Amino acid sequence: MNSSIIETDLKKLPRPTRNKPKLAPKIMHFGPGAFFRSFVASLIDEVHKESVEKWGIIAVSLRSKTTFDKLVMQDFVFNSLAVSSLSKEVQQISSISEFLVAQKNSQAVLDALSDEKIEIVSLTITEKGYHYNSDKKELDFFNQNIIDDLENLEKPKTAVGFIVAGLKERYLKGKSPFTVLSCDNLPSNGAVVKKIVLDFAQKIDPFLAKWISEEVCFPSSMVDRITPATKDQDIINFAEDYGTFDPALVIHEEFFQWVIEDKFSVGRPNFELAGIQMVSNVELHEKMKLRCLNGTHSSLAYLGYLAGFNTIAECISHDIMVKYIQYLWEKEIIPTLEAPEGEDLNDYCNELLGRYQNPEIEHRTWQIAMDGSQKLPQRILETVDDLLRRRRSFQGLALAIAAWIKYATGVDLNGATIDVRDPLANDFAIIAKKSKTSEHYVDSILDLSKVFPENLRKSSIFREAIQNSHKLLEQYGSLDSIKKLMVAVEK
Ligand code: CS2
Repeated sequence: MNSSIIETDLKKLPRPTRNKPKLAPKIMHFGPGAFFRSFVASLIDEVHKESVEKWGIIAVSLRSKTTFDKLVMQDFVFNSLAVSSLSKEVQQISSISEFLVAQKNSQAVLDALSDEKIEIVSLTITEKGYHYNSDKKELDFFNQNIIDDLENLEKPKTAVGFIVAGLKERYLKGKSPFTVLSCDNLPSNGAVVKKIVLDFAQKIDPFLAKWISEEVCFPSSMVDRITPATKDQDIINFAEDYGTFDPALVIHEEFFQWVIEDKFSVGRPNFELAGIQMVSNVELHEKMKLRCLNGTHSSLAYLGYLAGFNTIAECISHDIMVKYIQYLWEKEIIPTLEAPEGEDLNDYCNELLGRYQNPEIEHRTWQIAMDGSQKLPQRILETVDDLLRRRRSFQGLALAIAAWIKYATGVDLNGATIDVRDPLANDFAIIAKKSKTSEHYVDSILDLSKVFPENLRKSSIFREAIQNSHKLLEQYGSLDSIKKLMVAVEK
């Protein structure tokens, strides 16, 4: 279905309209994509149902106008649809009060950031949006946008540039700071964003950096709600079912989990009213979610893509794939984890399997496969590192890593082109071109310090395991490699 059909037929239908007064903004959110809308905006809306105090949101897109164009025609109100095989529940979300496209109007973003009325700056900018060099554990000072922002903080391009510019104004004018709340799938996301903000501020003014480190809170948070990119067909179906044309519609599972470290610079919404968990330490929750969910998601994405499967639900309809991820959970992932309070890791993974099986969620393997170089370290490689240190087997995850390495060549097992979206896509292409054999290629990829931690790069056991898995994949293809692996581990 193409967008011209949407334009001609559905445009005649009414768009969502605001039926509650617009709220005074107290949150500024960077990264207004589908996940922000199905999660942050939607859960803040839930809080509002129960609370007199309201937290309006200014949504900020750094560059793209796409989401703005969809929302501006409907006063920033949109629908979120929770789907399962049993039910569909629609919620109209009106927590977004304003929307700014920073590239077009950076001054408006800076003005709002320097206004004390904004008490929280939240982020869903994806892993790469942090410009965090995980090898050196600092801000990536070689990134051109960071270089530009450090030279010209009057007109920032990056989230970290805007945050520091906003905090600088507050510091200079003696105003109270805002809290910076990361909602991205990174371990210790609060500590990561604090580090990049301090690295940036230090270059500008060490006194500012000192003030930030003393006054500004950077709570970590674990976020979870499966939200695939909305398709044109979803918008058409929604229009037919509900009589509304909503191009900003988001579709997601009913399940959500948001665990936030309770550490805020000024005020915060009464998050508990929406079932959000406020805790003193979120680390175990983050690890559990990143390794159990995102780790198997990425494994299914690469192996599934190479097997010719379009979606996670399609992967999971094959018994061998189910067996494989159950094996990953039981033998390779759960043994590296400590259960957070109130969680049972086996129950957590069983529930996850049910979530993957949701037939109404069409989550493309290609979408999850994006930005693998940024995702693999915390989803899979840290687990493997733990297993290696404990001299435990990691053959299951080795196969997933090998599948990513194959995927990164940009050519699948049948010789067809893969549209690889990754900040390191160019590096992969250069390495693939230079390598005389598959073995050389794998070896050079394993040398990438931006992806693989030193302990893995230097381990001959690790290198050999990945080389063997890669050979298996090239010889037998994805599904048969999984079958062989399962036979081997069951012996
Ligand atoms: C997915 C996540 O796209 C991906 O990489 O693994 O977006 C996943 O759906 C969410 O983290 C679930 O909370």
